[in-house]
Amino acid sequence: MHTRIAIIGSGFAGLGAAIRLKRHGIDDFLVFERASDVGGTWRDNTYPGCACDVESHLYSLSFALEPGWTRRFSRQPEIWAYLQRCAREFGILPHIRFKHEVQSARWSDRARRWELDTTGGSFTADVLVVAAGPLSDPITPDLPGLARFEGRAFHSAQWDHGLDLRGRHVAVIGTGASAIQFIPEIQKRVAALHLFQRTPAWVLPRPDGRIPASHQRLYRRLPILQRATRLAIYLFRESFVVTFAHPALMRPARRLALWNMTRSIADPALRARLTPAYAMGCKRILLSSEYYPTVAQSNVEVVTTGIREIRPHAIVDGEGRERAVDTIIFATGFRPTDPPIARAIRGREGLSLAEAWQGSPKAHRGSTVSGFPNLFILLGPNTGLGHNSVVYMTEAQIDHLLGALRYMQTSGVGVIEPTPDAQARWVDAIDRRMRATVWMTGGCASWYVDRTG
Ligand code: N01
Repeated sequence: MHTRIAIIGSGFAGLGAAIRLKRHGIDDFLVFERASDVGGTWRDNTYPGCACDVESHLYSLSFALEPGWTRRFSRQPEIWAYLQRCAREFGILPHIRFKHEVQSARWSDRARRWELDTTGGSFTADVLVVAAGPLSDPITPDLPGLARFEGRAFHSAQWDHGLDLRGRHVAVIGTGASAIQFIPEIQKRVAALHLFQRTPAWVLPRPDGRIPASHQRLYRRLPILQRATRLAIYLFRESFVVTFAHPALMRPARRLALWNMTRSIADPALRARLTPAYAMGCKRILLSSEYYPTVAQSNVEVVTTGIREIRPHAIVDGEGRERAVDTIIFATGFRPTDPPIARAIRGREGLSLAEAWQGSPKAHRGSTVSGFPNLFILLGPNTGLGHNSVVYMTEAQIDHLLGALRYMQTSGVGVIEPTPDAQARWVDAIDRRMRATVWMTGGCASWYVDRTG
């Protein structure tokens, strides 16, 4: 079956692209989704406390504002329901092929189209939009002895809701954005909580709260008020970009993070273990007002000596000390710089994206890749940010896609891609502008940078 445009993924980016295509009068597109519902990372991550750390008025599609958000920082069920509603109300569902995982996509120079093999059959498309998401494939470290562990073990993105955590001895591996959200939720239920922290995070307070029903009514009646709120949030957040570019300006935020810790944790040794040794912003800055008070509880321990091995009923730390555990929760993140989909997509020369990138993803405007005609990546390289809404970034890339489609149509061009030179110039310019930023100078490893920096 042939379609003009094939979109991979039905999370924020894929749905956003599909809706914008439809609003532009383009109906000839299909969305391939490996799961049986829309929502991407907001469908998959159901761990307790899962929420967005960007305000919902901004972390939503600009053309589908939701006046009824009940919290400033919405929880996962509300965000997922929003995406399901968008898919339904904008008429996207008939375009979605659920349970169709794209296993390979090859560009055919002869046919001048993409040839897709999915778990639901084969398709061809003129244009391929990759909206598979940088946070869709969880990563679990291959720790020595893990296969012999006799308790329950799962990743935070694949939460085991059938397991009652009451009275259990739990190890959490990783202390990033996901961990600090579910740790306060589970601490009261478990008997013991051992947090295996490799690198501490900078954690700012999260000014969360309910949005009163009166505000929701007002937003419904006067949408311009919601637009103004959204703009104010955007501008406030965007003003912080200067602190990422000039790390010395992070000092006030750093003081706030240290205050966030010291107001809840009296023990200086514990504070020392929780204080990052790298510049703030180098890794993603986290937001939580509950994390530090939770870590200070008597059934919680922060282990910073690493993991030597897993035994059937225990974890042995780097110093040889054994802790009895019956549950391991991996909060060890995803594969943003090495996405599996990059191995499935093959361009003009038969090379896969992963082979072309060699571990260092590159694209013109974070979207298009030389040698990969009519391919558009949403949330591609250099589009992840640390201060603002990634949904906003996605929409900018969707604009770019629509501009390219318009150009192809009006000029009769059938195939479009950046020249190697244009791509190299773009990437060099980005690299130059990144050089002084906290991601490059902050002294940490993070998923904002790949192995080449
Ligand atoms: O994953 P992470 P996440 N042994 O990669 C540690 C987004 N998100 O699932 O820092 C021991 O941030 C690792 O340690 P280190 C958000 O963009 C958004 O928490 O590498 N530890 C780290 O502590 C976020 O950035 C929201 O030294 C190991 C942790 O595991 C992204 O999702 C909410 C290890 C991984 O942290 C991913 O978050 C939640 C090992 N072998 C998440 N390997 C929003 O609100 C890794 N670690 C929008």
